Amino acid sequence: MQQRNYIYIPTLLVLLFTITLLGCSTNNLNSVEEIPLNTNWKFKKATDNKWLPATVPGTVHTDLINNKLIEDPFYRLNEHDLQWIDKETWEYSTSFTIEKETLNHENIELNFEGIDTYSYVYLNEKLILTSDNMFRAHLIDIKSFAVEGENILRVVLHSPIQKGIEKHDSLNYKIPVSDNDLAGIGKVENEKQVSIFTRKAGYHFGWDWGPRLVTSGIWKPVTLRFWNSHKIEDLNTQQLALTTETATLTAALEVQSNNSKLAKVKILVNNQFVKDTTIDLSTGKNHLKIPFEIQSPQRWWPNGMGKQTLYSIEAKVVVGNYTATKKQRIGLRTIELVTEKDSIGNAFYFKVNGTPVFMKGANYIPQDVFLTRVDSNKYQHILQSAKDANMNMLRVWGGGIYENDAFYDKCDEMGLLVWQDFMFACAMFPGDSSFLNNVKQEAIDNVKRLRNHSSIALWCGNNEILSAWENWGWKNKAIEEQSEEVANTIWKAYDDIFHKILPEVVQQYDNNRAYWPSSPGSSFGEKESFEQGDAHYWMVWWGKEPFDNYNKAIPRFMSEYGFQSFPNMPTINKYTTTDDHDIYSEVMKSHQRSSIGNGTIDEYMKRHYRKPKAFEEFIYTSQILQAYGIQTGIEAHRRNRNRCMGSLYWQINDCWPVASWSSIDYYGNWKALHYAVQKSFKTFLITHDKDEKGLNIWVVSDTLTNIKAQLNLKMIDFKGTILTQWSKQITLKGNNASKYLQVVNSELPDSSEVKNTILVAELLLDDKLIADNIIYFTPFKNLSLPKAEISSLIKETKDEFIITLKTTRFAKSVYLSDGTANNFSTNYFDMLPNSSKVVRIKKEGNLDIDSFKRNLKITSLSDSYED
Ligand code: BMA
Repeated sequence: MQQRNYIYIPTLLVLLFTITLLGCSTNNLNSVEEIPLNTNWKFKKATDNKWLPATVPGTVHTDLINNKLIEDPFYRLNEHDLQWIDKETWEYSTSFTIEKETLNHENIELNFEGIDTYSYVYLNEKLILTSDNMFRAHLIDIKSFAVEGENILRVVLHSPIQKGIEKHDSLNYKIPVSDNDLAGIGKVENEKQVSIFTRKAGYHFGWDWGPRLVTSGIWKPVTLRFWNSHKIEDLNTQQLALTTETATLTAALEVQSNNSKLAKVKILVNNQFVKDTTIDLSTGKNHLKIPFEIQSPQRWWPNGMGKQTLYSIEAKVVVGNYTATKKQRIGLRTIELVTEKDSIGNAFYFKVNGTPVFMKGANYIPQDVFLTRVDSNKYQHILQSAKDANMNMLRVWGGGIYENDAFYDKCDEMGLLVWQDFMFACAMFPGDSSFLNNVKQEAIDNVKRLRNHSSIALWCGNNEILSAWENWGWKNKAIEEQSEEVANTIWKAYDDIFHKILPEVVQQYDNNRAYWPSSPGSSFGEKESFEQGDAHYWMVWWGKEPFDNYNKAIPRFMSEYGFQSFPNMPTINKYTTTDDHDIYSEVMKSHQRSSIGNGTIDEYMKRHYRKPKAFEEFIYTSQILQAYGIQTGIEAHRRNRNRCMGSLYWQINDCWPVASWSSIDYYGNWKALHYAVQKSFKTFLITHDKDEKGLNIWVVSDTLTNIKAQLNLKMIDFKGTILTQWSKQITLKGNNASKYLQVVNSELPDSSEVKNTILVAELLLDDKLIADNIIYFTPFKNLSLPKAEISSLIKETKDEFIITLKTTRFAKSVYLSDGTANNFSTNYFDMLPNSSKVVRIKKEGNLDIDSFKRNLKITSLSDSYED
């Protein structure tokens, strides 16, 4: 027999009543009780008779996997055989019992936090909701539909593809959509791209790093809510002023009341009462504003700049015996997007707590195509990896989802600022009033849900739509192939959504934060430019330009740039057989969604590296190639911080196992890039550029104060012979990038020396190494690298294996692999001649030291190619 949902409210009430009798409190009954409806669910294809067990929250695809009705969609080419699922209608159902006492509550509601996407919801066979937007929440009054005893809830999910086709066919003009909507793989009739008609995560329809798996499902929790008297629907803590002495705040409350009455409103900060006031509630919705203060406020700082102090704010509204409560956490900080005119054009940077902050980070996509598989461990892993890589910002990109609360909670805790796109990417959209109203409600729901998170830095309208219209030729094509009038209609929808509806919602519901209409963009409706606004630079990769061009293409804020690599071998082994181990095999090509993908990696690899011995070495080299490219970009952006105040590479993570621009693969493995980013985003960075006189050594410091440090340089060969050296005491300027030393042309190696000479730069603070870098004078493929001879000593503690590596010769891109899913503390690093390095890794399960030693492989670049 299946488990049932029972409602235990009477027992709870008795317990609370007993507590009262014991004299703990006089206002003791919670006005609101909630019961999750997460058990007893079943599902079926609408046309089938047999119900099967289902999971809610969940998706159709994961339920089919769990019932062993389909194979793993990520394995080999399985994705292509599963395209029938999105053309069907699916039904979900559960039953739950409501006792008489519970039914007597004045109000009974059903709360759907998210349904993906076209739903018809029936309670006891009465239609209580129709929905068409996965990003919206639905609170339904079911007082008149709920019955004593068993209640049956049934959710019918219509095919997003069939609905999309209906909408597509009923429109008398064509809306431009990018090739990311993989209608071909989706086997949609006439390859119609229907994603834009449905308010559903864009990447479900495919992307240039994602599979085409258009699922449906009740993807967020469903709860039953019972309440008497009144409830707090929303609490928004607004910061009016912040000084070192005082934070002046307002708790803005939305209170729903069943009748007019006097209420006591209490505000608690970190569980201490700070305000107690009496207010008249009227029947219906009440908007209350309760001013309060926090003395000697501790500020919230981005990662790397200070602590992330969070205050718990609690509001209680008490009427008679009933208390309604709402709690949240906030950080106290100011944030501004500065776009004022300057000598270059218009600035584009963030000031946090009055200080300009260089944003170090990446673009974030949903961590799975099946969203309900992203649990708190996965959020923890990616966000901790961002923090550990010294990032202070992630961009939640517009083709995914407004992330779950857990994501932003962790960003608040870790000091990761969030550039939050609204969910629109790489397509124009319909402009009819029902679509626009849907967008408006979606924006209100999500701005209200997320505005209390101190991590959110900016609301951005969309990803690359303005660029597509203006620069990719969409506007002209619409005029040529359709008409000027059609082009105007398409643009009007854009203008309505991104220049009216969204900024108005932000202004009304989150007046403290900036709104930026499109990334990349200059300002309202203006094209991307390097003199103002943010930029996406894709001439490296898509334009096949050399990595070196990152040194020349310096915008005001780089919100996207990237280069691809393959995931690690253990990940590839999960979706391939050994027969597939060729980058041009069907399976490897299918797990690569960029139209120029594997060939482009190959092409750039030939520019920089020797031909790898075999497949495995090719995979490794692809990663160090990607790391080298993006490191070039990060260093260029940070060095040019007088002009450019942010570097967000594309992309930190994956949503399935694939070759992509990510620095962490689907299973959480750090690629070479992530280790490189960790180093390049450190508070202190040594970097260089060249001019006609020679080579300039720069140091970037993100610390706010000036410090005294020592800069050491030495030119060495691969055996460690010192050819020349320099040493200089410097006053390192805070929050700044400056040149501190120059190596003139005559001191640089000549053409016969470049293949075995490197320049090692080190920055020391009180004799402690705080930054280092190696400068090469020729492409890596020309280096005469010695065959590395690295010795290793392995020890263990309770939780870790500790590996001490030693080398007498120079070893480039040293790579440790042990076949487990854990990441080494550092990897893909260069080792100087006669140096040692300590690397740690968490033990997996109860792996013993001998097995670990057996599995551990240590290689380096010189092992990866034939001589
Ligand atoms: C940018 C992103 C994505 C895309 C990536 C790589 O344009 O906004 O749309 O996946 O580049 O092409």
